[in-house]
Amino acid sequence: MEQPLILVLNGPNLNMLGTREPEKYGSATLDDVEALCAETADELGLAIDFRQSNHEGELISWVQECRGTAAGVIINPAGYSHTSVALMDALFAVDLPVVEVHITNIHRREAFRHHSYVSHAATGVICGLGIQGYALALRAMAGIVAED
Ligand code: CA2
Repeated sequence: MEQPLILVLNGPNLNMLGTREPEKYGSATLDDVEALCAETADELGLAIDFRQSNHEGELISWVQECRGTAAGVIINPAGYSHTSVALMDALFAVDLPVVEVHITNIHRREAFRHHSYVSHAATGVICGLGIQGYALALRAMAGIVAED
């Protein structure tokens, strides 16, 4: 049987992970996050399509295009979490389970990070657990897609 495909999206500036502000975001790079996701997905019998973009429209297009091919979306929308009604609308429209991940605990940070538009369209949200949040999101997603 074919493995369910999970789209794992990363928003702006996450390509700099591990190269700047390690005290905030840790020392793992985005390649390390991809390797963690690939290993976890393998263990769970899921396939992943792991992507990063600094462009809101590109993230939105990827969400739109995954309809019919993906079983779920895991997304760290980064700065767009707090600004993008358009990304939220795309996630609502695709009508798939969505797990939102943040490396940091956005509720312990500046007030403008406390609200995420994307959370309105998310099945669940994981924040503050570092890059392990991605692995936890995949575990949650495995349970969700098995129920569908
Ligand atoms: O905690 C998270 O995962 C965030 O989504 C990260 C975003 C931030 O805007 C959100 O409020 C919370 C920032 C991503 C920027 O990533 C960098 C990584 C290393 C160096 C500089 C930026």
